[in-house]
Amino acid sequence: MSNYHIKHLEEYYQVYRKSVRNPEVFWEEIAEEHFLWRKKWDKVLSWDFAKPEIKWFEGAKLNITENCIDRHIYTRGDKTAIIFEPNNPEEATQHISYRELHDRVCRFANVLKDQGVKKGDRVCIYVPMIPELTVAILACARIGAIHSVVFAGFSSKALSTRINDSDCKLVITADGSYRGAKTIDLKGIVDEALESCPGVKTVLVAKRINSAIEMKPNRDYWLQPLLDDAYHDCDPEIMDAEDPLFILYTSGSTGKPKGMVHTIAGYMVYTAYTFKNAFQYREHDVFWCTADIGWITGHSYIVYGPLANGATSVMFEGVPSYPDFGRFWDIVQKHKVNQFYTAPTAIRALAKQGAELVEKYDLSSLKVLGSVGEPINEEAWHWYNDVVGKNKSPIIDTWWQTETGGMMITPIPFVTPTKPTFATLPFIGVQPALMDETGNELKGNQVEGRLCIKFPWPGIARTIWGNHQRYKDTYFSTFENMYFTGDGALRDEVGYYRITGRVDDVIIVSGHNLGTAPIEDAINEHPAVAESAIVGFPHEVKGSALYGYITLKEVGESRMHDNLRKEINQLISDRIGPIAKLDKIQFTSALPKTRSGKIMRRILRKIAERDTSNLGDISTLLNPEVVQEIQERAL
Ligand code: 6R9
Repeated sequence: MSNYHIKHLEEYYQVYRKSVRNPEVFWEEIAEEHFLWRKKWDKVLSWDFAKPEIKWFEGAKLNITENCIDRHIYTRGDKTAIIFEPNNPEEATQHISYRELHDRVCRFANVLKDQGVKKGDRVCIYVPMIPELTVAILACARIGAIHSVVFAGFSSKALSTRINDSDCKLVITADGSYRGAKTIDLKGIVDEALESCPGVKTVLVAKRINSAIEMKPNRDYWLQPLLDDAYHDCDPEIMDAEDPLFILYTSGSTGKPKGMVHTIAGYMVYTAYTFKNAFQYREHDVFWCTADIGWITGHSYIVYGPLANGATSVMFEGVPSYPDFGRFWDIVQKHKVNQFYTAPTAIRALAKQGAELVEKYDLSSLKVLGSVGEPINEEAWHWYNDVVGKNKSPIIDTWWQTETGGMMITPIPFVTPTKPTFATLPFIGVQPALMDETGNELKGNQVEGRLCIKFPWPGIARTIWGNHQRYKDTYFSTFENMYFTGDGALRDEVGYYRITGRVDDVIIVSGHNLGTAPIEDAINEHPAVAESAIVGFPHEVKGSALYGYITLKEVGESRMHDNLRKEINQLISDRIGPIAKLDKIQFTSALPKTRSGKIMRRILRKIAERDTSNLGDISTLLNPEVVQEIQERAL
């Protein structure tokens, strides 16, 4: 029996048991049978969470693009690998076959080589959702360069921080991008960022919006002419299993983003295997993940997971609201999408528009509906299930993280009975644990605690770029011999997991992880601001929105406050991006603090959530009187 494609619940339990009793044997079988290796491994797994050090398939040699492209050419050369759906529905869709993808990736790889990019070099990719983005990623992988994709909605400051952190020498971008009816001047943002990135020698620019941009001589080059001149074949660089594949930044609880490092073989095996099972993907299916490739969801389930399975993956450039809120359903109908993967924030925004916009379209191709990025609330779950899925397409609520590489807790559709707001059962090979605050594991069912993972899986990130100590401190120091996720969860009476949200200072707004620290840093740059604290509060569409408590250096007149609010949000927009703007700003005379000077976010969170019945013991605060004031003037 092949364990590659699970088809019923009994089989899930069997395979699950096998995968946790003997993980090495289990993953070795998957790796042997379903991938192309230039040399097999010497050892399947070695690990030590105390160091921490994790290695999968050590000694193996491979190139991930041979697995994602070359090997399919013989059996699926003319099959569509990528369906590119442009922002403007009037513009023609592109169908890129595996054969064409091979050609384009090889040409791009040769362009990178000509620019002096070598194995191990870091390349920053700041490109909107156009085919060049996928091609650029795979071209890096082809030659063994480490890609660092930065979401093309981030500001110049956020971009330069990431470029410098991983010391990228080359940046790939576009003249601009389309976002609904708007265009964004990407090249302008790159130019501004590069003023503080002395290490960048070359910028390759894809043409998308035909805007008049400045090209800096000897640094900036239009991509297309170089691609046209490049040779259409490029031998893959033969890589070690544990060589880094990419860096992807995620927010943390300090101002500095964490560059999570994923390595080649384990990430490939894990994303491919989870993709196949969690979506029950079959050969002629069309799969669509609506995420941006700038996030891990896009890396794993637009690019690597689907392509490793020879799948057809839709890549959508636009937004759900353009030209109207029926766009997603229009695309599902047009390309007969079978598996659809999106975020609760999008579901809530679409649900708000009513059912008519969905009912206009033929969605009968849909077989599986996925959700990812944040907890899906009950109302959104039912709307997704009833209105979109017509009660026939199971919803898979998939819990995972940038750090985990692929899905960790998720139903397998048609296999695991679903339950609203529950991510249900651990995926094959995943060993979750719930811990109490004193470090004891909570055994049995009907318990709630902090979500940890006890044993490595192939997709786990191996380190934080340039800061292994921080990797250890963040994930392996809270509980001994455990990977700590930062999330809370409960396990119900049948062993199903429900994620209850972050227990640290990361707030998830519209599915994007935002650390509070960098936002506070930006606010505090305003000359009038003394101090600030950001918390999340429930928001109908975004899931969570941001509430800022700000103390000013001088008590201003209240008519000044509106201007200040605008200036502060502008500052956040410039430093981080519009996604991090505050929905509510309350000016206060002080922030509640512990005696050691730590801001008591717990109290501020409760006030923002309008849940002040139980604020806990505030008598230990340095300034308990301020709590009263904040409560009275809460927004
Ligand atoms: C894939 C991704 C990770 C954090 C994670 C958790 C939240 C993601 C979720 C979910 C509840 C789900 N999260 N999926 N919470 N249910 N199905 O989103 O990665 O951007 O790193 O975010 O997102 O809090 O810890 P990333």
